[in-house]
Amino acid sequence: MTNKRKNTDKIELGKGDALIVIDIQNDFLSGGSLAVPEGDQVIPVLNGYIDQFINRQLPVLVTRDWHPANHCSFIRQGGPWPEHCIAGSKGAEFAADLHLPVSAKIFSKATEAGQEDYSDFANPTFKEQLDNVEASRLFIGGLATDYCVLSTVLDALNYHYKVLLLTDAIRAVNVRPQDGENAINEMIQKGAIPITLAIIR
Ligand code: VGL
Ligand code: ZN
Repeated sequence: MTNKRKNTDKIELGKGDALIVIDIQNDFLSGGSLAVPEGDQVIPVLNGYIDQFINRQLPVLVTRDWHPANHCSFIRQGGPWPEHCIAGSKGAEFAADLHLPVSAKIFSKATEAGQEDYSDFANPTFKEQLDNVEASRLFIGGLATDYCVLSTVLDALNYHYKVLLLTDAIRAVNVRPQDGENAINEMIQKGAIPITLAIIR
């Protein structure tokens, strides 16, 4: 392989592989209160990954941002973000066109008013489930590249999972224009392998 960002080697899915689908919720999509630019574009691609995993009866873990109405990340409480993903609200629901498998396990994060969490590993049941299914390779995609995806990938690498970053199924908030690109570079530099749906088989 000459260019790490253009990985064309095929990847055969099998035991030990798990798919992590991060925060495909209405508030992060077009019309949402914290809409990620081009966020909707990841949905059909993630549906393709989900199909591949479900066809092989491999685990799919779906995560959601799930804040109380007075969460510390909200501008009203002195945080950086508009109100978003308030537990039980329409904005916190998964996108209607995401092919949420019936077998998918759902993990909530940042559920306490006083604490922000971007990493899925902040919820201990997430790691427990990875242990239960004996996952060793994590295929990670969703929203947003520069926050929850970045944090989750870095934690996964620290736990010594092999991490495959789904570069066709992530998008960035880009508070600063280069945030998404910088996040991708950091994840790859720390050991994540960038892949696209076309090389899965
Ligand atoms: C996220 C900003 C605020 C994320 C969550 O899921 O990446 N970003 N809350
Ligand atoms: Zn949030």
